[in-house]
Amino acid sequence: ALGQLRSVGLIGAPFSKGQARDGVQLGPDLIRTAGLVHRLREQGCEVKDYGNLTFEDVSNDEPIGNTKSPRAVGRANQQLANAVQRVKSDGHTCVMLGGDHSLAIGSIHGHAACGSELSVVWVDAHADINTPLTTPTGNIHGQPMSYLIHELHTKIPVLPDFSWIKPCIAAKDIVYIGLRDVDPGEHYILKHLGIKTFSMTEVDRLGIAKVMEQTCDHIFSKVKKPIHLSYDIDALDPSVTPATGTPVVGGLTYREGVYITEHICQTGLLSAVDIVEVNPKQGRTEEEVRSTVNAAVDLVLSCFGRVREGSHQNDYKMPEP
Ligand code: B3U
Ligand code: MN
Ligand code: MN
Repeated sequence: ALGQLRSVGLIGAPFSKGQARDGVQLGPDLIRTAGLVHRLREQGCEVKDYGNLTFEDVSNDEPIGNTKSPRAVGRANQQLANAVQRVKSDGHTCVMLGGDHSLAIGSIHGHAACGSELSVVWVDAHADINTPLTTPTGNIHGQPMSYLIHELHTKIPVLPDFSWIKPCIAAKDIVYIGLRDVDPGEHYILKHLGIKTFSMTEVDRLGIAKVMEQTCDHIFSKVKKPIHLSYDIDALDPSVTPATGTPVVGGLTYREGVYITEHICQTGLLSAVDIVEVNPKQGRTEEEVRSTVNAAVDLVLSCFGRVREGSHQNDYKMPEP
C-alpha cells in the first residue's frame, strides 16, 4: 500500500561550523537537486519547502576551552530551532537537511518546544554525546546530544550563545543505532545513563529487523511519544556513502539503512527527521557523491511511505487491451 498522505515541511540548513571540513554546507541544495521534493510528491506527500536558512558570519568566535566556533554554532541552532518550531506548528512532519550534526541541537530543541516529550532515534557511526569537557576534537558536531539530555545538565559549562538551550530529552527516550566509533567519555556517559544502544555488534548479532523491533519496544515502553529521527549519513558504510566528513569502516548496508527508515515510518509516530553530514567535497569522484546523495534521498523517501515491494494508488486502473 502507499504510505498515508503526509505533509512534509522541508528546511535546509547549510551550516558547517560544527566541524572543520568545508563542503557539508552544500548538502541541502545537493539533496534537493537530486529531486527530493518532486519524488516525495510523486509518492503522495504534500511538501512545503521552507527554503534554506541563512547564517551570518560570526567574527571573533574564539574557542572556549577546546570547543570551536561556539557562537556560530549557538546562533545557527537558535535560528534552526525557531524554524523547526514553525514547521511543526504549521502541522508538518519536519525534514531538516544539513549541514553538520551540530544542527541536531536546534532541530531537536525546536521540535521539543512544541510541547510533547519526544523519543530520539539517533542513527550514526558516532554517539555525538561528548560534552565540551570530554571532547577530544573540540568539534560541536561530536557533542549535540550532551546539551539536550536532562541528566547531563550539570556537566555542561557555560558557552556563549548557548544560554537559550534547555535540556529537553530524557536518557531513557534515546536509542542509538550503528555505533562503531565512540570515545571513552562518550562510552562512560552512555553506560552511566543507561542509554539504549545498538552498536554495529548488535546489528551483526540480532540483525536489523530485531534491532528495530527492540528499538520500538524500548521507546514505546510507556506512552507513545513523537519520534525525532536524527540520521547521520556516516551511519551507512563508506562503500555506500563515502562523501562525508568522518567515514568509519564497517557500517550499515544500504538495505539495513533503509530498513530503519521503513520501520520508523510504519510506527506512524515520525514527527521530525534530520539528514546530516552529506559532504560532496569529501567524495573523490562524481560517483561517490552521487551514491551518497542518492542514499540520503532514498532514506527520506522511505521515511514517508516508500516501500521496496512497490505500491499503487487506490484508484489504480488496470489498462485493458
Ligand atoms: N567523537 C569524535 C569524532 C566524531 C563525532 N562525530 C563525528 N566525528 N562525525 C568527536 O569529534 O567528538
Ligand atoms: Mn553525527
Ligand atoms: Mn557520525
